[in-house]
Amino acid sequence: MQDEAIPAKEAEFHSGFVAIVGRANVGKSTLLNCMLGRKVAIVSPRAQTTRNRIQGVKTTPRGQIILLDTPGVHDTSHGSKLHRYMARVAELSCRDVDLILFMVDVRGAPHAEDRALVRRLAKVRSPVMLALNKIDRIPKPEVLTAIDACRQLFNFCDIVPISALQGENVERLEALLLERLPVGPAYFPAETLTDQPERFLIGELIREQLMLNLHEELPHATAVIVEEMRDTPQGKLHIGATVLVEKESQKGIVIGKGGQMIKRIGELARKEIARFAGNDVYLDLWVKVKPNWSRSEVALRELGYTER
Ligand SMILES: Nc1nc2c(ncn2[C@@H]2O[C@H](COP(=O)(O)OP(=O)(O)OP(=O)(O)O)[C@@H](O)[C@H]2O)c(=O)[nH]1
Ligand SMILES: [Mg+2]
Repeated sequence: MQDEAIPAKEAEFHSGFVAIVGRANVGKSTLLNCMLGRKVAIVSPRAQTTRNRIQGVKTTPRGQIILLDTPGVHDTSHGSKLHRYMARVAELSCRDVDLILFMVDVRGAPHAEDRALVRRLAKVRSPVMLALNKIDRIPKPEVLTAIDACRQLFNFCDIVPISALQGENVERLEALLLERLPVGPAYFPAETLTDQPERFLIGELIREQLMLNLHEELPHATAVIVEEMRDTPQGKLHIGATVLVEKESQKGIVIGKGGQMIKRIGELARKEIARFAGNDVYLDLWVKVKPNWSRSEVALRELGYTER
């Protein structure tokens, strides 16, 4: 008699929402891009690069992780309305998620601001996993010291050292996230990568170049509106966009001597957009002064900095 083949029990599908939170510049957006294998969030060495909640969807045969990248948490006591909006986005993103992925920079962790943030996390009901990022920057023994120091802070469900930039240990992090998420359905089709419209992503790629090429506080006074997007008869993508600044003097700096700065920003952004769109791009950039836009409720709403 022949044995009947017993089908292996299919592994259960896990799914859910994970908010990535932490102070500015620790590498939250870098991790989102690394996990998705595609750039959906802009990255810069400056604090407070991300301004909106950006959703990325990672689907594997084992499950689906919906990752929410959030603005870095910062002190809002002196901030503009934009800053307060950013802080609120981070706070709201922690509600109603299945898991929080708290991220710190491993160097000197925990930082005083990490401690302050952890105290706020004590109120949330979902489990909190800790990612210690940038392990490529310090020797292993120091990573172990940081793990020990962070363990005293909070009852994290897991502590995972990673390098989001180099992808080190990110697969392990992904496996742990899936393990911690409940058994559930796929909320999005497998091919979904992000909820951000193309127009928003293109505006962000221009803003990324503003963050990378302008100095001091100036990037924080800029915003980008993509006004026009159309295919040309030559098969190019034609984009018309305006860079908003708050003062006439800032406009001069963004344009630069003989228009050099805006030309450089436009050229770099054009290449990034072409890579993203898989198409040749013609980019028409303008600079416009809108006094105190970052302090105006109406302007913020127009720019899409509104709670959803
Ligand atoms: N060496 C190293 N650098 C990293 C790593 N992850 C991120 N970075 C760098 O850290 C800087 C900040 O990265 P972001 O991903 O923009 O940080 P963020 O937490 O999203 O920052 P905000 O949006 O401002 O809150 C960038 O220059 C990244 O290239 C890492 O694992 N190793
Ligand atoms: Mg970011």
